[in-house]
Amino acid sequence: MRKIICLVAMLLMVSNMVGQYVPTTDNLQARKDFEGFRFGIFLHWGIYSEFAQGEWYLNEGKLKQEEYQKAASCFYPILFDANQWVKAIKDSGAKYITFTSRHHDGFSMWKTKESSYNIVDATPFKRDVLGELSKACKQEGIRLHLYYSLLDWMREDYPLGSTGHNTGRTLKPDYNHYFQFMENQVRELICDYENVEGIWFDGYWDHNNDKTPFDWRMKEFYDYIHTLKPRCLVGNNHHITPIDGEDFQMFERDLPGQNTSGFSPNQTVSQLPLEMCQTMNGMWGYKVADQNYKSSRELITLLERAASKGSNLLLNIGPQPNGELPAVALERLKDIGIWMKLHGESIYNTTRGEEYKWGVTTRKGQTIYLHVLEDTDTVELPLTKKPRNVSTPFSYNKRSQKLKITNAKQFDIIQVDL
Ligand code: FHN
Repeated sequence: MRKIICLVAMLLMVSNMVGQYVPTTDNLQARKDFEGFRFGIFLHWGIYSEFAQGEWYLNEGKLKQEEYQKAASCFYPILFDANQWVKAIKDSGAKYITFTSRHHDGFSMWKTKESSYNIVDATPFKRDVLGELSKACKQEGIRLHLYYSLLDWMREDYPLGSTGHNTGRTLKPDYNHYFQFMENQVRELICDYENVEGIWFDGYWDHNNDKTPFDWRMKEFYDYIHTLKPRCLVGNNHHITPIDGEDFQMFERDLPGQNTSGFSPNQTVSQLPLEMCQTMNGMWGYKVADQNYKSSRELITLLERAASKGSNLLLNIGPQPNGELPAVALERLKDIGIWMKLHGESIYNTTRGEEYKWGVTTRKGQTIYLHVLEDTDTVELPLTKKPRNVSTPFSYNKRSQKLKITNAKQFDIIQVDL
């Protein structure tokens, strides 16, 4: 065992020396498992849920940090039950959770030694929410990833970027100090919570407009994480093509390769496992007035489209300040779960497919799944050979090399065995 550890450490040192990240076998396996999951739930939860205006409320300039921080002194989510959350999420067919350990407001949702501005030391609730969630995930076999904000609207050592200008904090920028703080915190997250298997960085874009390019020292950070826990998957929502050291690539509010959100005009799709994140309503954190939820059918279609692009869907829920998941979100989870029980085969562990005018395909070995997304009864699929079996009546034209189905219905899943 010691020999293996030494070998891994040496490999990591060598890879650092030549500057190129070499993922370990464990890491490659973790990526493969992650890719197979295809569906995860994003949870944006923090003291901001009390204002019920979304997670960017502090940035709006309506109140200063002293006032904002008072939300911690009365944060008491009496109905929080990690087991209930995880159960509802598991029943939806999701295989992993990405939880906001610390968002841009700098509040830590675990008992960190690095700052007293945390869920245990600064609230009357005094419970380690992350610890409870981690335990529940472990029990239910749900994988746990953590969101971690690189930018901070509260700390004076964080060098001011393009956001968080009106929070009233004093500025004593010292990135070395702040970087050390982040490293220490992330070490706690991945070492003290044994089943944390991924870190989801965000906020990198805060320094996109600096006159002198800002050096986040990301590669150094990634190497640090991989030295501590080589299998830990690292991703960064920087909206650019992956940087060396990352294990998966993410897309915000967009399918890989699209840029409808405008976030990622220059982001090319890499060979890494892919993940797109999207909100169920409009906002990430709880916003009471935002009841504009996407329908269950829209969300399922998104999941099918994401899988067809070879991507996971990380679907967001903003838990309420009382600790419950909103009722509408629970309904959506339930509906998706019913669908996944019937059709999960066409989503989990599939590889990317193609897009046609009637819908999309996903693939698993010699099986192609046709996801009919448009209102049509005719589905045509180019195929070089007549398939062995199709789950519905079909014809095959040798000359045009096309499979034709004429009795399809919108939202059908048709299985084609080659
Ligand atoms: O500013 C954050 C936002 O609050 C949310 O966390 C999303 C999730 O992708 N990421 C940032 C915006 O890019």
